[in-house]
Amino acid sequence: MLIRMLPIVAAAAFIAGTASAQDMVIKIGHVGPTSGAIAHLGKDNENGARMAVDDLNAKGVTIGGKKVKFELLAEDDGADPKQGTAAAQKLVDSKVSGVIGHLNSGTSIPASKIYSDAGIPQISPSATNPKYTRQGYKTTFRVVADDVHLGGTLGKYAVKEVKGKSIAVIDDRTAYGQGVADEFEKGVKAAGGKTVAREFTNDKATDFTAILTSIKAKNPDVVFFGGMDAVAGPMLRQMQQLGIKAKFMGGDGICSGELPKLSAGTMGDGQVVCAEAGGVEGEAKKSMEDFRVAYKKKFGIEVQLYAPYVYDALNVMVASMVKAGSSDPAKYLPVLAKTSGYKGVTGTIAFDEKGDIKNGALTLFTYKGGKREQIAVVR
Ligand code: ABU
Repeated sequence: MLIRMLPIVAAAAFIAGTASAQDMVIKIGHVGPTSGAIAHLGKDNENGARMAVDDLNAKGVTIGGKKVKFELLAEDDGADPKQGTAAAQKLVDSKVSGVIGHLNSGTSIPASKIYSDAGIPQISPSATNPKYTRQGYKTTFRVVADDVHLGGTLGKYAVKEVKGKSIAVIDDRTAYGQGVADEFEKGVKAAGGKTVAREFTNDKATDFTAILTSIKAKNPDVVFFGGMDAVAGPMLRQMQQLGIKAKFMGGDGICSGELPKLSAGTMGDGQVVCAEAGGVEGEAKKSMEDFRVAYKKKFGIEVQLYAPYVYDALNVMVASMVKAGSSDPAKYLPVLAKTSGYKGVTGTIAFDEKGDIKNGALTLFTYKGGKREQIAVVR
């Protein structure tokens, strides 16, 4: 009876787009904060991973002569380092072949030891703290530029292009926020500029009256914030309430589609300058645009920030499995490390000896009429 039923079960599974009886299932983990203040960013990342898995399964992939199906194991780390390591251990125990994530530097860095110990490749699509790829682990990769590039470029931009004469800096004391703010300060100094204040808050704060009042007394023309959009939004609102008219700058963490809403519409046109840690120019712009259209069609919402980078990260991982003829991490990891000239929706991906993207781009944005508007792509 069981033997007679099998073809029907296999056919039903095929029609539903799930694994057939012959397909080998490969588990890929994804981790990001799908709960908490930046859940909109975590869900954006997870959507990017889901879209990649769905597209690969629809297309059909063969690895080592066997048809395979991919299964996404999505975990929520709440942007919390402890929850991040628990999620990492859960994925290792579930025997995933690779992990895309985490979203935050503060979770990606501690989790990277767990993946390294298990020999499981990890590609972060958004963690920008340089330490992530500088720990000597062979398993850590990222497909975006790091904070040295990001913060340094924004620091120089603040002096040379925004013409900031007195610059105030705030950070949220996270691995990302503090790091990018430090690099921003170095960039300001290198360009001959001056910082007049350095304040800090935390990634859960909602009231910035004390630090903004202290900053207002220094009369800055630029305020840089190292942190995420969920904190930057209310900060912008309170800057307006206190009559601080300075330009507001930040890294990729604030550079989301959600920022205008989070600031309750208080940001002025052109007041905010931020940078995504990636970007495309010329002919490559079409593939990014096509991705955004396909994403909107699939999920009914716009890309927030890093979904295209997640999509590429997962596809790069699978491309190396195909090339290696195996989803066994020990076999495909050396192939992944040699990735070069991979054409993704976010541009061409090649990894250096640390696992960082080579020649990473940055895209500078401002906001006008509540919409993100591109200023320039720089390398
Ligand atoms: N790169 C900004 C957001 C993620 C992080 O690095 O923490």
